[in-house]
This record gives sequence, structure tokens and C-alpha cells, in this order.
Amino acid sequence: MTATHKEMANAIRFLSVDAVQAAKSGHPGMPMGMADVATVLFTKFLKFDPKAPKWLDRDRFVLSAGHGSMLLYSLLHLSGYKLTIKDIRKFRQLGSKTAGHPEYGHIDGIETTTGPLGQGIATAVGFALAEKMLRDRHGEGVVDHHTYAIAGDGCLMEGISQEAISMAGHLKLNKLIVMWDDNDICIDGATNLTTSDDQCKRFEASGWDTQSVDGHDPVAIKRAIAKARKSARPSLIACKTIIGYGAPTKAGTHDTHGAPLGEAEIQGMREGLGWRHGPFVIPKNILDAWRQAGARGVKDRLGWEKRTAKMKNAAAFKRAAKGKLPTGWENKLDAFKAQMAKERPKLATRQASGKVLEVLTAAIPAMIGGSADLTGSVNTKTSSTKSITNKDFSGRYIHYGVREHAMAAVMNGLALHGGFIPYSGTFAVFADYMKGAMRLSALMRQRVIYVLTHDSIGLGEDGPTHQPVETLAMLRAMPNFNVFRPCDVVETAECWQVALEQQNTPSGMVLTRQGLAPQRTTHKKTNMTAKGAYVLAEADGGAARRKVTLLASGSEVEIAMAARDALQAGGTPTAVVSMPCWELFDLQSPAYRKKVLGEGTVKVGVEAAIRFGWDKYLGPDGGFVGMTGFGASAPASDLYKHFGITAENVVAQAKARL
Ligand SMILES: Cc1ncc(C[n+]2csc(CCOP(=O)(O)OP(=O)(O)O)c2C)c(N)n1
Ligand SMILES: [Mg+2]
Repeated sequence: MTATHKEMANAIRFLSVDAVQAAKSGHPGMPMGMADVATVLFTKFLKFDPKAPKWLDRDRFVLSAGHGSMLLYSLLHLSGYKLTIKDIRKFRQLGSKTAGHPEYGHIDGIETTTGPLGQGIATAVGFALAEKMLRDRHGEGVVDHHTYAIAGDGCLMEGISQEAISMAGHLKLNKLIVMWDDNDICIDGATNLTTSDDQCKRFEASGWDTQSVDGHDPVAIKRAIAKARKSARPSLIACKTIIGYGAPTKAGTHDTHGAPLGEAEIQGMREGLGWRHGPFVIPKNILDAWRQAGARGVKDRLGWEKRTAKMKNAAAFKRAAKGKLPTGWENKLDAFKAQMAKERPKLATRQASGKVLEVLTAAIPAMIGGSADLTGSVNTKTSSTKSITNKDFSGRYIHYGVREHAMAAVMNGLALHGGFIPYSGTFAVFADYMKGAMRLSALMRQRVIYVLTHDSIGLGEDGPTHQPVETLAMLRAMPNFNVFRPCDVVETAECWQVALEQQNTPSGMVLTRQGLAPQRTTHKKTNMTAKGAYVLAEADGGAARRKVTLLASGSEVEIAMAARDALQAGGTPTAVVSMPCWELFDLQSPAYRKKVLGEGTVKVGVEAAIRFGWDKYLGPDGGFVGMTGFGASAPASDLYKHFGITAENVVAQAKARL
């Protein structure tokens, strides 16, 4: 018994409409429209093995139009992944595997979370780039796969798509194939309400190949994908489809986009498409045909496993693919810390970070650096990280261009693909431009490291457009995101160490433009930053005599230390607590936190940013020296005086509370 293409595609359509109907919410239109395209892709081209879903050389499939999640869940169930009809019946329910938008890590076969439109297509560029880089390093016998993405009108309207398309075209990522659900419909109605873009011309202008096909003609779709796979450039296939295909009265309208079709419409659809099976019933011949298609990849996968077992550096390759760090790198970092504690250089933490990266990138080949056109300012390029160009992918440094948002999404793709640890830099204030993708790094639990320099008014003359004041608070508010703000070169090294060791948490390295005095001048093997905050200088006479606790991060630790000197000269035992990472500190035991914060002492926080968030350490009675509005354009030292971020003010705030 075999099944026809139409039957196989209709299986997707009915699973989708019935699941949305059962959940009383969801998006049936897109899966109904793209069922034919997806069926051709999954049964004729996609290289995968549901029995080994993490197989490194599988093709990657990214559903950029994430609202069409039932398309993906249907495909995964039908082709044999661990996703049952029971799971599909629980679509969109608490604790189910089938969330409203596909969430990374819940089930195998989901390569990325794509709820926010446009993220998927940009992340797919990262996947394709990772593949190209790995292929260059290990050869086609080890790495040779495609990245396919389905994107909707909405994805292509989002600004991030332009950054991503431009980057992929420039890099000639020819194994990237984007299938555009060209259905002329968005939520508000027809797309001609809002756009007159010629999408094919737009992609062509960025160096892509494009084709247009009838998205309901399996032969044409097959031909187009086969052709795209031979292209020397990335490919766009515009698939002209009817949203809600098969719905008797609603097909082709925005009514099918994001609401259940209703019982009567679904009944009419069953009759129209000749589907005589009840909800969630897939006849054996159709399921068998799907499972056969799902088993196509087994042979390929077994062959790959044999080949890679024989690689001469097989163990190191597998370690890196799993995101494990090579052995011995911590010793090199420790030697660096020891040397810095002895040499005591006065460095901006961005420079300190550059020095640390010099050590780390030499020891950890999986690290891939980059910057959004600020290489000289963010110090992310090292002697180990040669530039990647569209002719040579053997390098380890990506020039992202002035494309911060795509940079973050591409880093997500590199991390999700496996084999690489991406880090890259821009000015801290432009975290706003990357936030959408940074949030996904956190939600998807990916080790992506954001180097965020020029972190306060301390950057000086460029002025308030460049001076973050609320960025730290914004980043600290994000769950599963570690915000590091080191005070000197030794702390910077420690921050990097923690960031690399946290395999499931992204990090922000918030770094200064201006030089900072060394604070950690005796070498300690222990990573003090790993505790998030620690007593940098205890009060004279010991903790029991402490009257004042000054809490600071980054560049303001220096100010706190000067204030401590003044307070102690006046007879007030004062401690300084360095707080390079609040998130890690909050994880420590209550006893440790109490000890560090100095229960019952006067507390004053100092940070060249807004107070938002500090109250949890300072309490309502604590003092704070920082910013209350935007900065200004002037030399840094003038600005610190102008805004009152001075040791004198810290002393005054403490004294007022004694
Ligand atoms: C960044 C972002 N903005 C808005 C939304 C809400 N949203 C979800 S789908 C959609 C319309 C998408 O239209 P299209 O991509 O054409 O999908 P179709 O209706 O064709 O399925 C919108 C605005 C979103 N998910 N992400
Ligand atoms: Mg659309």
C-alpha cells in the first residue's frame, strides 16, 4: 500500500486544523498552505534520522514562520520523531511538548525557537555559516548538509531579515535554501495593505538565486529544490500558496491565519479534500509512507558514523561538537591571572578582555569571534582569529558589518548548530538593537557571549546617544542571562572563565572604554567572580567592626575604594564589595550573601547607571550614587564630576546614614 503526495500533505492539514480546533486557539492557515512544500521537502530532500535527532550532519530545518507550529509538529509526528498523537492532542496546553510556538529543547527535531518573526531566517544564516565553517575544517565526508527555512511574509517584512539576507548573500552561503510562503496574506489582511516589495528582486540584489513556483504543485516544488541545491549562492524559492488551502469558504483569507476554522468549515474541508478519517486519525498507508520517508536517512547516518569514527581527531571533534571545552585551558587562564596580578597594568576592561581573548582563543579552537564593525573598539579580534571571508571560511573571526540584530541571531545559529562558541562585540548601548535575539539566546539556553563595551558615561565625548544608563537594568531583568561587569583585568579573566563554563546561559561582558586601576593585586587561584560578588576589601579591624558596606561594579569599584580610604581615615570601618555579576551572587547561600552584604551596616551602591534593581541589595534606606537621566557629551572625568559620581559623594551618602 502506498500513499499519494496529496494524501501525505492532507495528513498535515488535518492534524493541524484538528489540533487548533481542539486547543481552541492556534494558526491553521499556514500549515494548510505550506503542507505541499513541506511534504516534498521532508520526503524527498531533507536529510534526517528521527532515531538520531542530534546527528551532527543532519540537514537543519528552521520554521521561521513559527506561528505555523502545527506544520512542524505534524511533520515530526508523521516522520517518526518521538512526538505522539497524544502530544498533538495537547497542543498549546500547560506542560505539553507542543507549545504554541515551537520552543527549543522541548522535543527533538526543533532546531530553534522562532516565535518572533524574522529571527528564524537570521538564525538559519548562522546554521548555514556553521556548516560551511565546519565543512571547511573537516571536509565533506564529515560535514555536508543543507539548511532549509520556511519564512512567511511577516519574516520578510522584519528588518532583521534584511541584515540576514545581506549577510548570507555576501558570504555566498549556497547551502541555505529559504522557502517563502508567498500567500499575500498577513494578520490585518492582504499584504498589499503594507508592502509593494518585489521580494525576488530584493533577494537578487543581495546575491541570492531566486525561483518562483506554484506551492501546491509537488513536481514544480521538487524541481525548484533540486535546482536550488546546485546553486553557488543562497536560494529563495517563492512558493505561491493559498493560506488555509482546502477550507471551503475561508481559504485565501486572513480568517485562517490565527483562529480555529470552526466545526462546519472543517467538515466542509473533509468533504472537499475527500478525507474520510476522524480527527487525529491517520490511515495506516499514509502513516507508513511517512515513516518510510522518515527512515530514508538511516543509511546516511550510519555511514557518517563509520566515517567519523575513523577520523584521526575523532575524539576532539566529538567533544567540540558537543560543546565541551578542551582540556587544560583553565591553566592557561590561571597563569594569565597570576601574571596580571603581578604586573598590575592599568587597562580599560575592553582592553583587558582583548588580552584574555588572546589567551582563550589560542586554547579553545571552537571560539568564533566577531564584531558589528567595531573590531578596533571592542577588542574581539586576536592573533588566533583570522578573518572569515566569502572565499575562505577557515578563519575564526566574523565581520558582521553594521548588523547587530543579525549578528546576535547568527550567533544563536552558530551555537545551536553545534561545534562553535560564538562571541562578538558592539557598544553596550546597542544591546537594544540586538535584544530580540539576545532574549532568544537566554530562552533557548545557548552559550552566546556578547561583548558590550563603552558601558557608561565613562566613554566620554561621544555623548548620551552612546552612553548606556538603563542597559544594565534591562539586561539584568532578563532571565537566564548573566551580566558581567568586571572592575579590572583579573576580574575580566574570571568573568570570561565563568561565561565559557556556563553551557546553558548566554553572557554579556559589559566593559569600559576608559582605563581602570588594578584592584586584584594578589593572585588567587579561586575564581572570585564565580560567586557573583565578594568582599574585595574588608573593613579595617575585620568584618565584625564593619560599619559601612560600599557595593560597586566595574569602573565604580575604583571610586568605592577611594571612598573607603576616606571613610576609614575618618574612623569608619568600611568594606568594598565588588559585584561583577548579580545573577551569580543571587544563587549563593543566604549565609554567604548576608556576610558579603554586611547585615546591619550602612549600604551605599555606586554604579554609573540608573538605580533600578539596586534596591534589593541596598534596601529602602541604602544610598546610591549613579545616574538619574541620560548622560552628556564631554571628557569622562568631567562627566563623573558633573553627575556627581565621585568618592566624595559616596562618603557623604554613607555619613548621612551613620
Ligand atoms: C516580531 C513579531 N511581530 C509580530 C508577531 C505577531 N504575528 C504573528 S504571525 C503575524 C503575521 C504574519 O504574517 P505571515 O508571515 O504572512 O503569516 P501568514 O499569515 O501568511 O501565516 C504576526 C504579525 C510576531 N510573532 N513576531
Ligand atoms: Mg502570509
